[in-house]
Amino acid sequence: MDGSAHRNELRTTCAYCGVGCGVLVRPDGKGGLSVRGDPEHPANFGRLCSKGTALGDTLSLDDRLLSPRAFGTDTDWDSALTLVADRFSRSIAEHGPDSVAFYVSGQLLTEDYYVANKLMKGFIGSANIDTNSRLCMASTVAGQKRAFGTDTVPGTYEDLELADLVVLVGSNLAWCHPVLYQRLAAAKAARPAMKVVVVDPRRTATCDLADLHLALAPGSDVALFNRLLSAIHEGGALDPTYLNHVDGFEETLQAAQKQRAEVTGLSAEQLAAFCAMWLRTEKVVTVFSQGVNQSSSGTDKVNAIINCHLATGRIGKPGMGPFSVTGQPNAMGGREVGGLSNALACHLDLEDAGHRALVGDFWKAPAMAEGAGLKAVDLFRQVRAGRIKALWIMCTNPAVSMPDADAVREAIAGCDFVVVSDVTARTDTARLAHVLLPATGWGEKDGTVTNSDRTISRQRAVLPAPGAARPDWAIICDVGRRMGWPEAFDYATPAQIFDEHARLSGLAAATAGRDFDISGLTGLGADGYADLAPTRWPVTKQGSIERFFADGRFFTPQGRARMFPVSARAPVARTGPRYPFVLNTGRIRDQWHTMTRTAKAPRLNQHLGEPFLEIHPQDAQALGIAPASLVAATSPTGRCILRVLITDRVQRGQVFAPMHWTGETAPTGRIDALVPGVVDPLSGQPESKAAVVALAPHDAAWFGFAVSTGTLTPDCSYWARSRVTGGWRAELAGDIATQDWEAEARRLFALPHARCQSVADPATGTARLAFLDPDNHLLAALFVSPTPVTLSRDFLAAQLGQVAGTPLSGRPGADMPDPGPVVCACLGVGLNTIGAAIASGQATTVAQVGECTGAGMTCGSCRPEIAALLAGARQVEAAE
Ligand SMILES: Nc1nc2c(c(=O)[nH]1)N[C@H]1C(S)=C(S)[C@@H](COP(=O)(O)OP(=O)(O)OC[C@H]3O[C@@H](n4cnc5c(=O)[nH]c(N)nc54)[C@H](O)[C@@H]3O)O[C@H]1N2
Ligand SMILES: Nc1nc2c(c(=O)[nH]1)N[C@H]1C(S)=C(S)[C@@H](COP(=O)(O)OP(=O)(O)OC[C@H]3O[C@@H](n4cnc5c(=O)[nH]c(N)nc54)[C@H](O)[C@@H]3O)O[C@H]1N2
Ligand code: SF4
Ligand SMILES: [Mo]
Repeated sequence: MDGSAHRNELRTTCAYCGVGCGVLVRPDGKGGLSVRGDPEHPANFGRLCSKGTALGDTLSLDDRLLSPRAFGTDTDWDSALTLVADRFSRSIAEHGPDSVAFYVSGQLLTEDYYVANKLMKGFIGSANIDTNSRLCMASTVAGQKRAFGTDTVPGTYEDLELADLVVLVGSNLAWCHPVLYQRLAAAKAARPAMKVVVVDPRRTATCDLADLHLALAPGSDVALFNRLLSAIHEGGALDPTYLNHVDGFEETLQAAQKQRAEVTGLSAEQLAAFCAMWLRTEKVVTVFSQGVNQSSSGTDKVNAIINCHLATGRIGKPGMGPFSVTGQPNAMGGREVGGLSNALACHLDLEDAGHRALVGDFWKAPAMAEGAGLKAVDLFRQVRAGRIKALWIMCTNPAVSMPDADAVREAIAGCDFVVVSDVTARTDTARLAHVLLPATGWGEKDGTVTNSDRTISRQRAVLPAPGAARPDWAIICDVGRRMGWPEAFDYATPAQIFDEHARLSGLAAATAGRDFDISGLTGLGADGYADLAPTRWPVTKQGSIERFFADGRFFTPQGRARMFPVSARAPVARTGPRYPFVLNTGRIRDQWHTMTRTAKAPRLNQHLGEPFLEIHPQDAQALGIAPASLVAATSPTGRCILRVLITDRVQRGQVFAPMHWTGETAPTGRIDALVPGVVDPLSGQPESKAAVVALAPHDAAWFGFAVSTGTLTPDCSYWARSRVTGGWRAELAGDIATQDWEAEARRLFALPHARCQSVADPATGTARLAFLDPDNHLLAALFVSPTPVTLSRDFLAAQLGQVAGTPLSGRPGADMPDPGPVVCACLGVGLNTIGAAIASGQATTVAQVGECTGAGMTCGSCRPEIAALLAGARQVEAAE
């Protein structure tokens, strides 16, 4: 692969996950960008996943917020900013600084994030600024601070490749950190002796790489790692020299020995196999993510994992250590600038008076916050109680992503004054704002992000700001200046903000002994900042270090690490006769959170196009739930209707649903309506993975499937819509079947006059309608049936805008093979195409399927699925 950037190509960093891949982009001359992986970036060395590959398809301006808006009307920046500054100042004057709040995001750039925190914690004088990282990384932050004294990720990505055993705990790496997964898969292929263990109640795509999958009981990770610690002790695997640097060993071991491992639900053989692998392998990396963090015992889970690494001295050395993989592109940057309501910039603590004084002096702050502010769940409770009178939400969609989302939506709707900064007005949260501020998005804004292994990379602007959109840092500084602090917020460029942050980090490291030190990056100037290459912190004028803690030096007051006695606690919400199922939630491969960007790329909507609920076959049978039907899920906080996906990937009594759907895309699929606002007592992180629900078939009177070149406006009890090439598609279901489907379809498609072809059979309740333009091009089609509609959806969608052949047949003619549902999103290769290659005998391995069809050759994140198809085919063969 060509390592250098071509002419006109600019280096930047992917907008999505915490792997932080480098990308090379070039304007395609049509308002978009062509994108490829940066071969020189140390996170990805040229690789990209399906989401990164599709970045160029998400940049259209059709749904962008292009002008500030106040109370429903477009306005100019000066009026909007003055309004925001006045309302915040007035609330502070009348009700005190704690009557206002910011709720921000790990998707802000470091420079945006730094000034937002400076404004709230140093100038407004409150710490009521929290971030969606509370829902994401807070347990890791709390656990690492307990153990190390600072929130430090000791290792690097290379450690996953150097390890002989990689344990993935509560991480679906294949779908959520696909490029890191590919690096791991490549390392394992090159060195088959390497072992991978997946600890996850669900059998995920990541398990395809696993030598051992431990499907433990939800929430029981502490018990598993306590068992491991006991085994480490019994098996003589302790590192007594390293333990000289560690406090708390005895108590921690005693607590571990008291732990009953049965609560994991794992067999004695499974536990023994896991412990034996760990004990006999020195080079172990334990990767963990939301299955650990998003738990009412999240912090204890983090410490239970770290305890085992400290006890064996397997930390901070090549191929060894606990490794928290971060979710958002700047989750780490947010932690560095003190984005959480109990933190301060440069890994300083808001609760430490010395740290407050240090930052206060540096900022020349008139009103340093005096202690920790509200954490996200409490913050929105205070909004609901009317105690927060002015709220500014930036770069996050809490009306969807917060637990107890219906209550959060109500809270925002009831707040006196709500400002939302976003790239689009079409979000559940933006719809509730009094003032909307248009932000520049990825590809348009300049700044830095830090990925999971502490590498700081530049995001660079390639495209002009659309309409009146402005960068978040500039918007925040303008409000700060208008609130009366012109000097403190007098930055002309993000480079100046970065420089201030770098200087403060040097001070924090030198005077308060903090880990985060980027003083080596001070004084870069505009050019040095523009050219900044990916750099791992810490970086001082003396240089950099790769890993932390191999030397046994920690950032606690005593300079020693701390092991913490922990014992397993079950999730807070308990199943019972009323709510018999545990609801696990998470992500799918091709969508990013609330889908405001990924859903713009048709190829990313093809893999899984609607909200679904994974349920075990025996549970489905017991409840009378048929494949592809709809199910109603009810919890103490809300109700959802979801498509049923019957699979033994989930265990009996457990169900799984993705978090991505919203009021914009599937109003009954807002899964956080079901999740209670229960949090870890230390970190304040919500327990997003263990709600309880009751399930029942949702008996719709009719089911429908529609495609349209224009937007669809469904009005029925269940719908989910997504973009396809050339238009939209929607799944529909309703409680009352109409007698006049043509009238209903005309309303749905906003096509009052287009020519309609239809076949209807009132006796069976089926109807098929196609709408055509004068030249016979297909404008829209609706298929209705009393049972879930079966037809080739991709075929019908592909007919949009084409001269209509036989759209009402719902499947292709003999001359046009149906590629089937898309498996490989990068190249659009369908299930049937792959199936045909396998059936022909030409493809017996994943690599051969790639050679025959192209599937799996670009980003590789569909390879586990291809492997499953091959395995399925082999099983069938064996049975024959
Ligand atoms: N495609 C895609 N990738 C993403 C994102 C996205 O939206 N889409 N978002 C990014 C962000 S912000 C984040 S935070 C990361 C999240 O990345 P991950 O944490 O890998 O993703 P999740 O699907 O939330 O959850 C991981 C797994 O935890 C398991 N789990 C549930 N309960 C338990 C338990 O009690 N113990 C254990 N051990 N496991 C459990 C779930 O079954 C699930 O498979 O992904 C990032 N990457
Ligand atoms: N049930 C359940 N709930 C969860 C989770 C789960 O696993 N299960 N995971 C949690 C986790 S880990 C996370 S990280 C959250 C994520 O949840 P959110 O942060 O709410 O989700 P996003 O869709 O990423 O929201 C980002 C918003 O910022 C906008 N935006 C994009 N770029 C910019 C920009 O440059 N500037 C501005 N101002 N706006 C921009 C986008 O359009 C979008 O509206 O969800 C959490 N909620
Ligand atoms: S793994 Fe994919 S989503 Fe994550 S940074 Fe890399 S290209 Fe972007
Ligand atoms: Mo996250």
